[in-house]
Amino acid sequence: MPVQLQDPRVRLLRRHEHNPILTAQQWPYFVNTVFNAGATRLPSGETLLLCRVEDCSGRSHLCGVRSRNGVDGWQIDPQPTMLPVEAHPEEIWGVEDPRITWLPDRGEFAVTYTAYSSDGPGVSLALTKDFKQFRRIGSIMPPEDKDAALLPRQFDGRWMLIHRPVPASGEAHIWASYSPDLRHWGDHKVILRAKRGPWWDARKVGLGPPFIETKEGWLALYHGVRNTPAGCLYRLGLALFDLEDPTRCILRGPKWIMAPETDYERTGDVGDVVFPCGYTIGDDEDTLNLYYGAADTSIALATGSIRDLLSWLKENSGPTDANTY
Ligand code: BMA
Repeated sequence: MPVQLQDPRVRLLRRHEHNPILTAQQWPYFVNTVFNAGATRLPSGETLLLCRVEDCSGRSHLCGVRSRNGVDGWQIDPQPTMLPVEAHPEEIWGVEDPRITWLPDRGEFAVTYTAYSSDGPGVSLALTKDFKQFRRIGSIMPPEDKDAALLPRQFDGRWMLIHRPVPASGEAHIWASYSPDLRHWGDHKVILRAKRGPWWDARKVGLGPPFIETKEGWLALYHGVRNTPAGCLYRLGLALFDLEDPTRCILRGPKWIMAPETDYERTGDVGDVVFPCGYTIGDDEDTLNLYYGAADTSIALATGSIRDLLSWLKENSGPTDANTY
């Protein structure tokens, strides 16, 4: 059956009935908000979220939480798990929005995050095996740059980073860059352009969670930022990139598939924001559990079928080149 997004009864992503699944009230220490969490399954089968936690100074740190079913029963680290450190002045205003990629060849997780320096937000990388000890590689993209995640393996001997620099003028697009050693990055290339005019993904686009590997290509959930007189609207769309050359966009959905709708998404410290940074995949290898920040205030969960997302994208793709819109 074709998946028709136009029918409001069909939802590609379904919100969990217990949303929001994590809020500041649950934290073992006093915080302002918890949102925008990276996610992964641990070898134990547990779901780990690395949550962005904003304290009452306004700065963020990361805190690890673990659950057997990925929905409730969260064991929250009793203290901040990863705080900004003095040795890395690029983090002085906080660490935000982590994305987690398991690197099988290295046997460790890569955590890419926004390091908020006094010169603006840039991208930093840390490596960890246990989400307790983090080995910082440091700043890998200077400000202003955000929304970054590594791909899990090398392409022609080089790692690939997806990220979103913000130019001094014009639209902010999604880029890919390569590195032989995770430290030195080059061969930068735009892979998904923001549109212009009235489009939901005009002006600014950014990667959501890390790319999802499927037989048909790398599935990307990305956010589009619509600037309105009442503020920004963060919504989610889909694109598919070539498996062998992930810089090549092969499908792009012209419409968003998820937008702020519920009270906890529309109202909060920054209303009208849905912002996923992580996912896990169910044992059936098809269920996508998408963890997203809601209104920069809490963490929520939406689930969908990767098969359905791909078939919707195949049936509804528009041109992949924003210049043709
Ligand atoms: C983006 C990021 C996110 C945040 C969003 C909405 O630029 O900073 O952390 O959720 O804005 O405020």
